[in-house]
Amino acid sequence: EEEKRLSYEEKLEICDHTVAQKLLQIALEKKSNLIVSADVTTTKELLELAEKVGPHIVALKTHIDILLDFDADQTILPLKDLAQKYNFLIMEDRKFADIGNTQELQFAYGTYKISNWADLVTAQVIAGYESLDCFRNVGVVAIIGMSSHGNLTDQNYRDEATKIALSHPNVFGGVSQNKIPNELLLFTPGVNLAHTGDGKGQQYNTPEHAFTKLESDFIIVGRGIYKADDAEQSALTYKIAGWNAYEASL
Ligand code: 5BU
Repeated sequence: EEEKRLSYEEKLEICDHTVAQKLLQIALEKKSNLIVSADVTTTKELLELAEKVGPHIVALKTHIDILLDFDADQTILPLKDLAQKYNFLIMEDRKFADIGNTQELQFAYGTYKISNWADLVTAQVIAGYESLDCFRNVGVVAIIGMSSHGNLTDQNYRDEATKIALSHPNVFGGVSQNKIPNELLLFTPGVNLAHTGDGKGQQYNTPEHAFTKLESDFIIVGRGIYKADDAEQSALTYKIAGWNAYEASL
C-alpha cells in the first residue's frame, strides 16, 4: 500500500520522539536536510569541519573511534559548544550490534562514554528488540538497509528490522536505501554528486534519488564534503540540492 509522502511539518505531527522533533525543527529553521559525516581522524580536523559546515547542517555524524587523539575535554567539549552555537545535533554512528548488556557497557563506559554526549546513535537491530532498551537517554536510528555492494540487508531482513524499529520507543528513525514507513524518519547515506562508488564497495546516489525515489528525510554526506577543496561551499551545495530535491518530492 502506497503511503503519502509527508512534509517535515506533517512528520512533526506523527513523530513524537524528542530527538525526531528537534531534527525536524532544525530542518525547517535552516531549510536543510543535510547531515555531514565527519570521518576525519584528528580532533583539529573534526572541529574545523564542524565550524565550517555547522551553519548548514541538522546534525554532524561522527565515528568517534577513528580519532587518533580523542580526549573528552579537547574533543567533546568544543564540539558540544559548536553544536550549540550553530544549532545541530551530534549523531554517533556506532552501529551497536551486540546483546543489550554489552551495548549498555559500550554506550556508557570505555574511552568514549558515548552516552555523555551523543544526541542520537545508530544501532543494528540484529540482536533483537530488548537489545535496544539501554539507549534510554538518546534517540536511536536503526540500521535497516545498507548502501554497500553485496550487503545482506535483503527485503526480508529489512522487513523484520523495520518491525523492531517501529515497535521500540527508543527508535525514531532508520538508515536505509529503500522506503520505510512514515512513522520513522529515513536517513540515507551513500550520497555523492560527483561519484557513483568509491572502489571499496560504497555505492552512491544523488539527493534527487534519495528524496524522490526513497522519500528520504535526511541525506548523509561524508567525502563529498570533507574531501572537497572548500568544505563549506560543498556543504552549501549539498544543502541546497537536498532542500530543492525535498521540495520537488512533495
Ligand atoms: P561517504 O564518504 O559519503 O561515503 O560516507 C558515508 C558515511 O555513512 C560513512 O561514515 C559510513 O560509515 C556511513 N554509512 C554508509 O555509508 N552506508 C550505510 O549503509 C551506513 C552508514 Br548504515
